[in-house]
Amino acid sequence: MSTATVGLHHLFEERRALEDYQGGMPRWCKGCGDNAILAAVQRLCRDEGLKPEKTVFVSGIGCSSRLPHYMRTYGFHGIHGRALPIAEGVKMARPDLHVFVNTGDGDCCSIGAAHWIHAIRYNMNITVLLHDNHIYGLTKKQASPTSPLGTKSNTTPRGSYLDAMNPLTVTLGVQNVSFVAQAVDWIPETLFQIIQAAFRHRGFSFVRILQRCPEFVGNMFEPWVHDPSRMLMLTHEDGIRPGPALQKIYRNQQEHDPSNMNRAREIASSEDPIPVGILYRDSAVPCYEDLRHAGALRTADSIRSTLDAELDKFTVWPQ
Ligand SMILES: Cc1ncc(C[n+]2csc(CCOP(=O)(O)OP(=O)(O)O)c2C)c(N)n1
Ligand code: SF4
Ligand SMILES: [Mg+2]
Repeated sequence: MSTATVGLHHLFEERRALEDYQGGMPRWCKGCGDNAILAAVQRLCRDEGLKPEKTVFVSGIGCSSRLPHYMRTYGFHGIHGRALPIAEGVKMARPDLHVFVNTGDGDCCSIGAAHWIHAIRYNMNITVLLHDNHIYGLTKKQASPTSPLGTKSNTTPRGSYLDAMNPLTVTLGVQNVSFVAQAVDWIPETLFQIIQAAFRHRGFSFVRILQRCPEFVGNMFEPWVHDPSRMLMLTHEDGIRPGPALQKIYRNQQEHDPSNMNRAREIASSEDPIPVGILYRDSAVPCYEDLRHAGALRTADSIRSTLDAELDKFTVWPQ
């Protein structure tokens, strides 16, 4: 092959279209915000030129956790609440892979809460997308930890009794937190920008995405969808900047430096207006896989000889 042909061949191989990342036909309900999240991650994969064979989407259980089926990459549809430890295992074994996690508010903040807290502290280079629809969708409408007080559901027919948990303030409260952002499914351009910034951050990037579930909580986000003045756009050179068209619609903007933790916590506490953008970023926090020299740790031979040495310690040799 001539040099020019090799170059062309290379170009052909590297440039992929959206369709190259599209897997099975999504089965989410019409109008479900998960569709917008899927579109954003497929665009991210294309724009960042991610090799499908080097990319893994890991999930737990829930409507949102079906996302890996709809990607044409590697995927692992795990068990309820366990997406994060599975993803951490993948990253430890293969730190060269791009690892994404799709998890629901039940999956992450309820049954998976212990894993969530420790995953923040381990700060592995994983992009985590929390599809927060404030309800258990797959199991047909039970209150979740993020359901607002008074939410009527199958488990709380008289309305939920507890104040909602705020996944942003929880994440910001954990040692070693390195990236926290909030997006909403109904502003696709900003959703994409935020997911892209999360992917480019080296560390545990946590993006809470407010996601509409028209099937079970159709009115949950309607006031904010229809009134842009109730959205707060966080802008900064180290954060995101909405394009001119969006700036005209979302006039409620605020410069926020993502290195400012105290301010990030204040902003994270706001439910109305809903803040959108990058709340916090610290690129200096070490990643666990680097501290443990992941990938170089284990070969079949090294595991066998370590185990042999360990077992030999307890062997009673015949006299
Ligand atoms: C150990 C275990 N407990 C309970 C369930 C039932 N279950 C499946 S999905 C789910 C909650 C899903 O809610 P969420 O994580 O918010 O995802 P969504 O469907 O809203 O996207 C529950 C309780 C299960 N599959 N496994
Ligand atoms: S039940 Fe809700 S979260 Fe699940 S697919 Fe339908 S709209 Fe989406
Ligand atoms: Mg949910």
